[in-house]
Amino acid sequence: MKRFQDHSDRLDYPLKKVGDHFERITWEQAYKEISERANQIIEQYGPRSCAMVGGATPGSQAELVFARAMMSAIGSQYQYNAIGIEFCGSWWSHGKIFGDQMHFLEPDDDNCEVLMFWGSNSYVSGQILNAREKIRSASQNPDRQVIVVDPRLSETARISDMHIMLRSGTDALLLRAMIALIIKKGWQDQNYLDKYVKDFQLVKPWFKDVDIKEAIRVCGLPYEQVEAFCKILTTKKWGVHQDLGLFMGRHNTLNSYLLLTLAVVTGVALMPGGCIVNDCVVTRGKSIDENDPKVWRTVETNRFPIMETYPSAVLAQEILSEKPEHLRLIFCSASNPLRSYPDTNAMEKAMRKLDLLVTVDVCMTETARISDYVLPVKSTYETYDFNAFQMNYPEMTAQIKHPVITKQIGERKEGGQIWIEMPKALGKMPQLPDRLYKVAEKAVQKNDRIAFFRSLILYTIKNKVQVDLLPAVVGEVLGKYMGSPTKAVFWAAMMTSPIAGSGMVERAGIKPNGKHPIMEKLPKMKDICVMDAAYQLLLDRPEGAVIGKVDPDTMINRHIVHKDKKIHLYCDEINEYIKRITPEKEAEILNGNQEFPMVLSSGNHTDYGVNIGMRNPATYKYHNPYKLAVHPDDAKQIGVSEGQEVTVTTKAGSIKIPVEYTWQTSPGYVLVPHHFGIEFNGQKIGQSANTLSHSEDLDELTGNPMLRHIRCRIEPSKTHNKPAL
Ligand SMILES: Nc1nc2c(c(=O)[nH]1)N[C@H]1C(S)=C(S)[C@@H](COP(=O)(O)OP(=O)(O)OC[C@H]3O[C@@H](n4cnc5c(=O)[nH]c(N)nc54)[C@H](O)[C@@H]3O)O[C@H]1N2
Ligand SMILES: Nc1nc2c(c(=O)[nH]1)N[C@H]1C(S)=C(S)[C@@H](COP(=O)(O)OP(=O)(O)OC[C@H]3O[C@@H](n4cnc5c(=O)[nH]c(N)nc54)[C@H](O)[C@@H]3O)O[C@H]1N2
Ligand SMILES: [Mo]
Repeated sequence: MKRFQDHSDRLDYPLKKVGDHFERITWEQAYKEISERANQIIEQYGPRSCAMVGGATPGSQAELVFARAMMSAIGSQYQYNAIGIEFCGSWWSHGKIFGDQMHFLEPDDDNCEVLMFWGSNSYVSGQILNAREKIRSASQNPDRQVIVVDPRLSETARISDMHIMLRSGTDALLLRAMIALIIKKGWQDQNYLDKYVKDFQLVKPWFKDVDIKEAIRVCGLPYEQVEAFCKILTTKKWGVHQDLGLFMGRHNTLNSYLLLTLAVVTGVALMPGGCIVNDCVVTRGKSIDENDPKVWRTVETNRFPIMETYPSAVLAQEILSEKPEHLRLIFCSASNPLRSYPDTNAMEKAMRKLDLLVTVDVCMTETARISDYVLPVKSTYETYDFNAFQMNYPEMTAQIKHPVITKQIGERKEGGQIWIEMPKALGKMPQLPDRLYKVAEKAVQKNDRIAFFRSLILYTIKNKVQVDLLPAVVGEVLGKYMGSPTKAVFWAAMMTSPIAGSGMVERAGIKPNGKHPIMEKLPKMKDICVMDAAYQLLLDRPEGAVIGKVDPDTMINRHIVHKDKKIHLYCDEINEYIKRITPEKEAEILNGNQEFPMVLSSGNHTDYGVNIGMRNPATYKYHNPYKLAVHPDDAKQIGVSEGQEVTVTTKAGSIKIPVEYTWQTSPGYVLVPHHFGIEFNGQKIGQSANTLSHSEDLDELTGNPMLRHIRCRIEPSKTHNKPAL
């Protein structure tokens, strides 16, 4: 914690770029100047010239709620964040198949007979709760199996019962062949398909004329293993944790679509003991229909948002565009797009071209360094905070994280506070009546917010306040008396929670507090009273509490959101796309690149970094993690030995990095960690993995990048530089 919280590059005061250096300014001056320049740009070029970048870290998402409110006050739909690098294809597929992009499938970890990891190394990345304990216990249980689909003998694969070590980039082909094999053998769950699926007959032809044996051969797998795998998946209840190997792979949207189709065809989708949904207390955004004409497309690349997030990989092109409405103004928070977004060279060029870049961060990052204004935010240890990705099932837990450091350091502000003050400075916040403040004060004194809820709704209707602005209003008014906008906005999030009115909160034993006998009986108001009681429970229990319980029998009904209450497998876009995924065509593409004969994973979520959040290299004292993982056979062929520096070149750029032998990967496949390319306390540490990714190598359906499959070439460095660490 100390290495993150307290180091030489932490920010304490607002800074303004003057010439080639920063000068300390007051918050007042920062708001005044930023708002004048921002308003000028928006007036001249319209709100499409403005985007929000970031807003959330993997562990805390409170700021995003406020940042989104500010963007809707500005009138811009453009939001870019990490979701647009990872989940786009998966969430889009969920939207098409189940009718909602927000609720994605996860394994029923404790109850499934087969716990599968597809393109996921959860043993290291901890993407399921208590990952190590859960994976070990499933692996050691003689009645359960762990199966891993990964081109690498990852830490998770190492303790699995079955490792499907496919060739990198062949997931879509494998999935197509597997579903074809299952249908050919008649192993599909016909009862499930008849009961829940609208259009299985329409998608059957997708799997008809597939040369299954040849496809499996191109995937680099023995036919017998894949047949045994299909047999297991059609006779046992299985759940799958899908992650970046799939989400950032070749054909990544199709990968996700087909994996969900496999779960439907084998009858485990939305079934207890199979693939379930971890409900979330806080909405993660709005499910988007990209064909709705009100939904903006990007100006240059014509891309659409998924769950309100645009594909991050097109950001550089959207800034560099020559069109008059291109992006000119960016508010960036809790993100370091200059390193985390694809194509570092393009990002550097683009972000420097902006008319105004305002960065909110805990420390001086690469993005902050080229910003016009840098604003210091309190870290998650210094503020209230919350997470929209709780992963509990069937019991739902939630927590309002409390600050552990309460001392005011420098002039750091809570993120929520900054994103309330900014729209105020921009003149985009409505004038709030004194009465609302008075009711809020009482609500906090009495620990009961029902009267405030009523006043807020009346005020909103009377003054036609945009609903999207309400988080800012609640943060401002209720936050004033709670001492934290974030603590207050969690209440608003609970009032509008996807689980409100589902009966799940009552199932967890939470009842209204009894102080509003009439309202507690009225249909909609009753739900509000229940949610307010749940919020009170969380205030009383800083360690978090169970605030909901899933009813497994109604889960499928709740999460099939299409109007006809059926699963829809057919979709025009996939119908077009899947025909191209044949063994012949795939083999031709995979084998046919002489200039870049090897495959690179740009990024690897390791123990030695948390994306680029942990910048202080003090932790690397005994181990230098800036290494290219190479199979020894490849190293021999390239002519390099352990520790020697190589140059990795792709179509986007090149980096120099020392080699580390590993038996984990297969020949032809190398990995570079993505935690580097940073400057800390004046010291340069490694090079950015995204120098190697190109902003145009995107999944054609959703624009998600293919960071786990980049063609590359490796050569011994001519000048053997001292390793960067
Ligand atoms: N310690 C630590 N933990 C973290 C993070 C961190 O930086 N450090 N980051 C967090 C975040 S934000 C995220 S999103 C998660 C990511 O968590 P993961 O997705 O588990 O992380 P990756 O290392 O990308 O692992 C993906 C796996 O996919 C495999 N893979 C590569 N190519 C292919 C392919 O073509 N097909 C298949 N099937 N598999 C392939 C890789 O070999 C690798 O084992 O981790 C989270 N946890
Ligand atoms: N090549 C390649 N690129 C990748 C990946 C990959 O595997 N390969 N992984 C991708 C993935 S999965 C993800 S999630 C993204 C992550 O990419 P980003 O979302 O850009 O996140 P980080 O790079 O970790 O930067 C987070 C920033 O937030 C700051 N910060 C920490 N706490 C707070 C806070 O409370 N408030 C504010 N305002 N700032 C704070 C940190 O100092 C840091 O600068 O990277 C992606 N980029
Ligand atoms: Mo991530």
